[in-house]
Amino acid sequence: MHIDILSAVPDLLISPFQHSILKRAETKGLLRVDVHDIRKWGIGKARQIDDYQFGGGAGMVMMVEVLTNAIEELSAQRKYDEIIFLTPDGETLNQGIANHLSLKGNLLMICGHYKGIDERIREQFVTREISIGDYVLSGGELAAAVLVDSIGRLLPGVLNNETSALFDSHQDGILAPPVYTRPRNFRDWEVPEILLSGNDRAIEEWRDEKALERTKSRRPDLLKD
Ligand code: 6GU
Repeated sequence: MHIDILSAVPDLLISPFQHSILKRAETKGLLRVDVHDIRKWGIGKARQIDDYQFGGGAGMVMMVEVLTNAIEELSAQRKYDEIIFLTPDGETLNQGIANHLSLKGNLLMICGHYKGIDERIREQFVTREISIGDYVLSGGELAAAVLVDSIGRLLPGVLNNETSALFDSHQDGILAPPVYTRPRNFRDWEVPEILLSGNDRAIEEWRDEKALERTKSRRPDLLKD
C-alpha cells in the first residue's frame, strides 16, 4: 500500500511511522508513506497556502488553487482509491473503516489546518471524510497518524502470529480480555489459575467470558448490534 499525506506541518509526521509495527511494514515493503509539504505548491514568493475567508470571520482557509495543484500533481503519479480529508466533521473512524481501507492500494490523505480547506476541494476531489473522535485537534496531522497506524497494522504480512490483529479489542466487535505475563508471583497480586492450567479450551472460554464481561460493563453500546 502507498499512502501520500498532504500537510502544512509535515514535521509533525516524521516520527510516527518510524517505529515498531509500522516501521516493520515499511521495511518489508508492505507500506510506503510519503509526507508532502503543501507549501511546495504555495503561491508566489511567500509560498502562500491560505487566505481570509469570504464573508468575513476569523481563521484562515487553505486555498483551492494550492490544493488542486498538489492533488493533481500527485494524482498524475498514482491513481488513488480514496482521497481522504481528515476533519472533525467527517465520519468517525472505527475498526470497520480501518479494515475497509486496509484493502486499498493507494490512498491520499489531506490534513486541514486553520479554519479548514476551501469547500470546492471537498466537492471536487475528496471521496471520504474522516474524524478520529468528538474533540478538537489543531490540525489533521495527528488524526492522519492515527488513521495510518490503524490501517498499516492490518496489511497482510505486517503482523505475525504473536501480534495478530485477530484478537485486538474491537476487531470482533468487543473488547479484549485481560492479559498477564511472568512472574506468576509478584507481591500478593495473583494471576488467574485457569491461565496456568494448560487447558486450552477452558482458557479460551475464560477469555471469551472476560471479554464479554468487560464489554458489558465498559462499552455496552458495542453489544447493541
Ligand atoms: Cl481529523 N481533525 C481535527 N482538526 N480535529 C479532529 C479530527 C480531525 N478528528 C477529531 N478531532
